[in-house]
Amino acid sequence: MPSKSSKILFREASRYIPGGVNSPVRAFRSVDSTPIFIERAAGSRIYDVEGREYVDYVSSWGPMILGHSHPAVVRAIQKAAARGTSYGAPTELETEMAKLIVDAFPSMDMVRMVSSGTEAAMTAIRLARGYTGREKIIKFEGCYHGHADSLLVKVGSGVATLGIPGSPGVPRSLAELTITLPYNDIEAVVSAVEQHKDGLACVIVEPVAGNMGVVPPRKGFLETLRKITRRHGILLIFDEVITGFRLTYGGFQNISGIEPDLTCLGKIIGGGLPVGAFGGKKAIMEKLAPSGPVYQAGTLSGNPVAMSAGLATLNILKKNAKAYLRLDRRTVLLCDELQRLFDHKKIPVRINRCGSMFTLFFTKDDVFDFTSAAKSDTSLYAHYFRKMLANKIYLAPSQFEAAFLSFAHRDEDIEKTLHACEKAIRTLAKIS
Ligand code: KE4
Repeated sequence: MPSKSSKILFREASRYIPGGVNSPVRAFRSVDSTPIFIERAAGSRIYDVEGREYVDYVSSWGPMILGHSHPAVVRAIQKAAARGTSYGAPTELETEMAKLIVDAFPSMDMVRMVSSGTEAAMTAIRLARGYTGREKIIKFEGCYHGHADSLLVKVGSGVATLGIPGSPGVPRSLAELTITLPYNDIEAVVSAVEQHKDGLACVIVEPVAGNMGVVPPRKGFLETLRKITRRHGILLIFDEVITGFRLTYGGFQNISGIEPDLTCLGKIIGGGLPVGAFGGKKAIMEKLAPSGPVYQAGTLSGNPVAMSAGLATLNILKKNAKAYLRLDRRTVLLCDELQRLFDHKKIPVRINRCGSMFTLFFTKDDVFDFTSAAKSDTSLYAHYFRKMLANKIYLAPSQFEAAFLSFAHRDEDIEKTLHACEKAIRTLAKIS
């Protein structure tokens, strides 16, 4: 019996699941297409239900830095599952994970495991509010920290992709406590903190933004955030859900030397299973229940199977910390060659990269915040996406997302990608 086509599966899914997907960006709406349904994945490749093989740059939105179905990770999951999938009671695995994370992040004394990046960011905000006794927060336009109410204000990722300003359902009284500033805008930060300082609990930021497409911090931006928040007793939260263990064995904070008060993690630390975490200094973290009054809980927090997948992943990364350099070099090579191909055809694109995460923006100008990112030609991006997909290269179905290389990507994957890009550009040249 031939397997059902993606189109038929999408039609069926749409009958039972809103928009046919369990996360909006997967619906391919912003690239004027319908999603391919996945059968399996291995290494740098992903396979749809019709047997087509693609070079994968979505990487499950970041977690699959080792590549898909890494044997050691699969074995760890199988072994853990055979001992039971969830106990709702503490295991040594959670202490091992906490120790590994604390050892990798000098800014952390303690860490709490949760089941998603959203939970991590949502709880870090609550902890900051509980610790400081203040209510207002600052976030940055185009940054995405998950879908908790306080954070769904002028966000990136799926919200920017769908072009919706924020989200209905977020009470005005709550949204009013969230001050949103342009990313990389030091003056805006200084004036907002001056205006709100006594009411500000925290500033939350993606130290390298990934959710408006990749936008690295400009010199002085994070330094200013650290100085001005410390001066006024405001907590600085680095949302390293994407950048955690992506750019180095640790976070962007290990590279920049700028230590936040709290850090959010997710994606890679779960090795592809549902995991999030947040951590910081003991004085702050011990305010969390049951040691303190700030409440947070989770049925599957620290789940043994998810911990096993995450530990297998992090232990491989720890043993191969130097491999990050090779991964970055391969990403630089790919980005330089992509830029050369577009320049040759005189199609203006900007490629922002940090480590092994990058975004190709269809714009001639520098992209340094959401306003400049939003100037990209998203219909050209959609056309490029569809042509690359037709040539078996699976990119993020949105201009406002990051592409990721994994340790499983080989020279052959890069060659296939550049060849597909050459073919895609020929059709782009006609419409751009
Ligand atoms: P989750 O709740 O999706 O695990 O994590 C939320 C989150 C928090 N912080 C950052 C910096 C994030 O990038 C995310 C989630 N990232 C998006 C893609 N950029 C997840 C993909 C999706 O929403 O389907």
